[in-house]
Amino acid sequence: MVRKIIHIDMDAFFAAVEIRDNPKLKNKAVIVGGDPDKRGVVATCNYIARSYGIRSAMAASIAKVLCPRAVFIKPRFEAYRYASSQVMGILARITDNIEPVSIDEAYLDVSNVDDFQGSATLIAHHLRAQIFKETRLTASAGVSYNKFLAKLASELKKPDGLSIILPNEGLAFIEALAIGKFHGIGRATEKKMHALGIKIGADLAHLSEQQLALHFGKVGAFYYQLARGIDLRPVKSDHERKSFGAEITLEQDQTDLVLLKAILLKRCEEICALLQKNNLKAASFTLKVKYSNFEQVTRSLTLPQGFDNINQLIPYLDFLIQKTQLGKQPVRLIGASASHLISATFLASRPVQLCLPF
Ligand code: TTP
Ligand code: MG
Repeated sequence: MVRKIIHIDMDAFFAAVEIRDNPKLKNKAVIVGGDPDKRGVVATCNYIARSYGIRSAMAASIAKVLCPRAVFIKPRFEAYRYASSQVMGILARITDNIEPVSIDEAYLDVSNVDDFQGSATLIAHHLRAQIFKETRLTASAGVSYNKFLAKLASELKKPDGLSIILPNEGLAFIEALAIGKFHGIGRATEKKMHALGIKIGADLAHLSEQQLALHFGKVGAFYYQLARGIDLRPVKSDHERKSFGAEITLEQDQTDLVLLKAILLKRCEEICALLQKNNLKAASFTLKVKYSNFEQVTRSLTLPQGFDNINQLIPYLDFLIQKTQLGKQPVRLIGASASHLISATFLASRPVQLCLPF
């Protein structure tokens, strides 16, 4: 059976919340992130700021050069978390088959929803209207028959847009798609694809499954399917999830330990927000670092009592960081994840245990 998947992604999320809460910002270039004079990083910016070439993860100092008149705002995570929970709550009224992917993004599988005549397009239209009505924030939506295409569709008419990729349009869309836009293909894989002469989806479809496995290992089979419009990944709702992660590829390789710690803390905040929202605690925490030479390391620890709060993690971060080359070797990606998830209610009923950093 053909599935009906919707991908919802809020527009310029942190910046949109700031502008909503301070209308004076409305026609200005607005950047949310760290201090441009203190090696801060851009978390996001509104679309006016984007017209100057400013992007997420860029050094705030560079953003200031690109647009000296831009207004810089420190993030207010509480406000974003609250708006996020409002949005997720609106989605949950349609179906509980929802997979939140980040603070401002979620997939819904509406294949079995009967409301709105069972039309995914009408549901998406309704969701965007309802989100705006209740939060005064705009969301973009994509509708298609799998997650890969639904996400691509949601980007097509950003901001404040709705796009549909119908089952009979998917293949043509993928054939023309730049290889860097494929799910899971980051900068490094994109380079490798280009070196093999693969620039768009149609080129990818020319390679056999064996050839792709040879060049890309296990994910080769996944690329083979994507090139044919097939993506069978299910929409996984939170209670089925085994971990929450957040990571970021840096605009430029970084060695500055203070800056890297600040970026890591933000990822940890995001993870804790997701845990709290789902009334979960995690017993394991993993730090992930990819160095500029693409070598990747992970360092984990167990907190038997579980955590869902940044303050419970902070005492252990340095311990993990010391087990990496952070601050010594240039880093291109930093992230973290929480796993071994346990219901917070269940944990609260257990006796307190000693918490050791290993
Ligand atoms: P995104 O959905 O990637 O970006 P966005 O909502 O700001 O803009 P749009 O979707 O319209 O392109 O990320 C959601 C929020 O996550 C974003 O508002 C801020 C935060 N974020 C960071 O803090 N650092 C990052 O590098 C990225 C990409 C996002
Ligand atoms: Mg967004």
